[in-house]
Amino acid sequence: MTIGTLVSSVRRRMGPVLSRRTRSRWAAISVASLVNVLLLRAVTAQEAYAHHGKWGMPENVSVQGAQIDGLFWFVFALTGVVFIGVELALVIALVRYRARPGARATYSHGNNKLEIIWTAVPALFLAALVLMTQRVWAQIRPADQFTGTVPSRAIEIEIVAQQFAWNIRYAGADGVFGKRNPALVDAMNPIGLDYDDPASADDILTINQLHFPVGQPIRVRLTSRDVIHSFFLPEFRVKQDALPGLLVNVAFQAQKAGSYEIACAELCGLGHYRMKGYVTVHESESSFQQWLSEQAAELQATQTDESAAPAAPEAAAPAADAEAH
Ligand SMILES: [Cu+2]
Repeated sequence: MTIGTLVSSVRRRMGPVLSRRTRSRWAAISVASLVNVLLLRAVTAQEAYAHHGKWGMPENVSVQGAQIDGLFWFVFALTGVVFIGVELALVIALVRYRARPGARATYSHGNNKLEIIWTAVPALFLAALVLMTQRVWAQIRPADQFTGTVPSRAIEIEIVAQQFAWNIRYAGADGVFGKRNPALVDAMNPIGLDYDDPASADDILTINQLHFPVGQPIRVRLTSRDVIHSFFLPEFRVKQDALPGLLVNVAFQAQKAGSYEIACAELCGLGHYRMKGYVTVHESESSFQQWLSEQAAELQATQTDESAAPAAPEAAAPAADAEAH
């Protein structure tokens, strides 16, 4: 029997099941979607490579990041094994039980034993993952996540997200954040700082510029003034939604000085793509303190200007849609 007669005999036998045209059309659609998915993955991987100079995740620079990465790779390996097993089973079932002349379908009304097994096994795996995650979570999340009390050794920074910028505030020399009042929010006062509160006077406000020293616990008081944003520090493995009306504490510690980025990881409007901030991790506490005092000096200079010619506190609270450079 030549190949030609074999092919035509197979075709003859498959013929009544699905027309050749329908079959090749389905095959083309399947191959196209597979290529599409692979291409998308390749583009994403290439983007990551272009951005970080390495494949996969960017370098981890936080003390907590290693635990997150450990969890990530464990879940990735576990789901990877399950994925390959499920796809193999699918392909085997497709080939083995494909429509053939003379093949008859068998009908099943369910199998309780099987259903209990394939519900219980994944449930056990998920429960184990929850316990593992919970352990890491408890270590890296401050116990006072919502209450706002802060251990004295953590450097506290307030971040008020807005469309489309990060308002970053330091408490200044007095170590106390001045009151905020949403009713005072306007283009000149992006976080609604209450200038009648004496604690407000020395508060240092930046847009999209987050500074802190290496090797010190950092506590960010995170909130939003408009919609939900997500505070994302990829290199620190920190990602937390910023929610209007709720102050959430985010704790982390840098183990490497350098420049990094803040991204908004929650689609928050038309300008979402440019809601980008900059992180500077100072190599020493003194270099950080020096930056802080430079900011304080700048603030004082603008305040002196204002008392000479009274005006709105522009420099302390720059225009809402200003972009950082
Ligand atoms: Cu945003």
